[in-house]
Amino acid sequence: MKKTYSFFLSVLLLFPAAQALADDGYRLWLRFQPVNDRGYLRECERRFENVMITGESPVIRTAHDEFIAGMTSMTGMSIREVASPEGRGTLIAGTFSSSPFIASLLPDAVPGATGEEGYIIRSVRQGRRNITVVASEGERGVLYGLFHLLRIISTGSPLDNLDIKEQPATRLRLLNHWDNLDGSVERGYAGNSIWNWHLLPGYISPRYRDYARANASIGINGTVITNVNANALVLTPQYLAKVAALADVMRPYGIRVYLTARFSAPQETGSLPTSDPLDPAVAAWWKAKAAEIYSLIPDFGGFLVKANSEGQPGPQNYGRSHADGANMLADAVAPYGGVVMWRAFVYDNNVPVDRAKQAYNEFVPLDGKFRENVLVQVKNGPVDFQPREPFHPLFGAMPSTPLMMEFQITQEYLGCATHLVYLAPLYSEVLTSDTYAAGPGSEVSKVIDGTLHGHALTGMAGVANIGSERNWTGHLFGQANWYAFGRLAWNPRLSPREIAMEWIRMTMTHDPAIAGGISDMMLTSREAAVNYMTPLGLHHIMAEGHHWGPGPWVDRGRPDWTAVYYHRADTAGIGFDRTTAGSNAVSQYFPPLNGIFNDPRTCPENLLLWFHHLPWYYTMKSGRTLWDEMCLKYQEGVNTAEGYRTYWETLQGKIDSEQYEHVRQMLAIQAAEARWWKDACLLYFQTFSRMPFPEGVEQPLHDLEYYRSLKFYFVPGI
Ligand code: GCW
Repeated sequence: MKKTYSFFLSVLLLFPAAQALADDGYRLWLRFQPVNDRGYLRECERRFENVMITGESPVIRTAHDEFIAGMTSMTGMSIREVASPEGRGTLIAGTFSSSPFIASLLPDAVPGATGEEGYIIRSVRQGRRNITVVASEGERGVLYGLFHLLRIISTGSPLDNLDIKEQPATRLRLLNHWDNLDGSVERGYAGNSIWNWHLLPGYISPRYRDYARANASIGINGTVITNVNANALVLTPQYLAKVAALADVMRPYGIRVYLTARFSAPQETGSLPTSDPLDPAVAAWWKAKAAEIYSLIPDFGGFLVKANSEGQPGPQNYGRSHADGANMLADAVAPYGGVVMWRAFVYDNNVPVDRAKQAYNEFVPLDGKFRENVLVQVKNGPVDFQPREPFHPLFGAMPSTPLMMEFQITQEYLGCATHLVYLAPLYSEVLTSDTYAAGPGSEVSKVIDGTLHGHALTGMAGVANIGSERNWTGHLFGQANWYAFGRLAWNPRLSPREIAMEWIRMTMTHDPAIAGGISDMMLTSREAAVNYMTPLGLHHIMAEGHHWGPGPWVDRGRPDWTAVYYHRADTAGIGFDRTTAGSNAVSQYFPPLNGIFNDPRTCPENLLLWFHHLPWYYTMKSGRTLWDEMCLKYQEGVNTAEGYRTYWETLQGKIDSEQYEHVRQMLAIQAAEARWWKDACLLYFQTFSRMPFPEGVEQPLHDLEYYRSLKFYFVPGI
């Protein structure tokens, strides 16, 4: 092992200016740049010149190797492996059971103190010796603890008197890949799928391991590697061998692999005449399939299912309920400890009066009817990953069922991977929303972490934005969304600013002024996107099919896939009336929220047109008319995007040149597209409002016909 580190050292010595080399983004937030601050470096040397990591298992081995590699890269020191504390300082890590010595260093740690995944990091003084101990009841806890320590160092945070105790809020912290077996990625904007199905299982790309490292470093412990619009082929022996090879790479990083289950698989690949979940032959087929999977992948996580939605088959095809379908699959994986994540994102074959009400209507009556190993996976809002939606009314409304959060990391409705939109504020806004399900203080995060209704099975999923592009996410700042998702799944109460600062310091710079400037940009970016796309509660007015760019005029096809269905603009006004006088979607929320949303005077203005159809001259809190306010919001969004461009140009020469240039070009595209959104939407809505643009709103660059005539071919992601 020593050899590897001295190689590292000589690389550092040969290229002392390694920092100035262009950064292509591949290393994500695990760059582990050399520590520049001499005092801090000495501090690291004093504490970590010796390491003692106890235990022998693939996960502990990973934890050991990651820590040594990260530390060596940051400090350049040659770290000594010791069997007991030595010299000035020693890092000691392991599970409590692996070493009585570790247990003796933390006498206050009672059984259950950390759980399998939590950990304690503590500075302990023994005479003149500095000991830093990282301990857990489980080996994954040790891995996460050591990654935490690396994060402390790579963000340059204080190292003395550490006393940290962490435990994840949710049990399943998963990425959902909408990756297809042909290598394409539904709603993916960062190249092709990272899974090379053709070459698997023979060829194991180094990327798989780097993917696992990145995820483990932020506490992600599972990955659903296939699209929810599922292909039954992945359940055939040929593909299961490939899945098993991926699971082998993930396992040492504490990551389990899950698959999407196509409900009609028994017919498609098993030649049964039906896939009726109540047919004993169908249940037997799934049981045998589960046995086959677990024989290849003993720690297989389970199934994620999209059923009876957007053309996917499901139990309703046989007159059965979602619970019948989920329970049949749950019984198949239960003997092995597997779970079923059943999605609540359902589209009926009949167009509903209000699309936003459907999941609630279908699922609330099923509360309490699911097996113990079923979670219902609910998107953050009732429509579909819009720039802003109210939280999904199912949260809090199914007390007897574990509800899992589904966020979208990939930017389907947020400018694809060309816009800088930092999503932690969106995630956090939803997680901290009060559902009032059990009175005030019933935040969505408490539904998700199981504390509100007493569930131990809990989880959060993020639809991945990862692809084959060198920098993984297309836009460099897309990495921050992957990072933020992991951090919030671990701890939903972290602040978006805190997460942004960590990411910036690990990815770009420690300079406080620059880090502050970049984080300001990140923190305002979600609201900016809302403003230039869908202000004041507007939603789903993106272009048809690919959802890239504005399409408020889209009126063809299935009504609840059109824009006009959602904005309902006419000469009288604009917005979707979901009040008690309209679709009554407000009634799906608990009091007092139902009342608050129902009245335009109390409804938050950022959701006004989600719940109300209001006249163009309606008076807003600012005293302006609705029309003027909307125009100014669009303009504000454009101005903010322009401001990012100007700010970024001040960073030339101050951050890595490749990062700088990549983001500079992306921000220029974003500013132009923000203007396109504003111009197209305002010209279109003006045909109804028939009112002029207020002062301060720039004239559109083209006329409405121009924007309507724009057609784009081969937009990625479909
Ligand atoms: O938002 C829609 C997307 C579909 C996606 C679906 C879903 C995977 O446009 O591409 O399908 O949501 O979440 O199932």
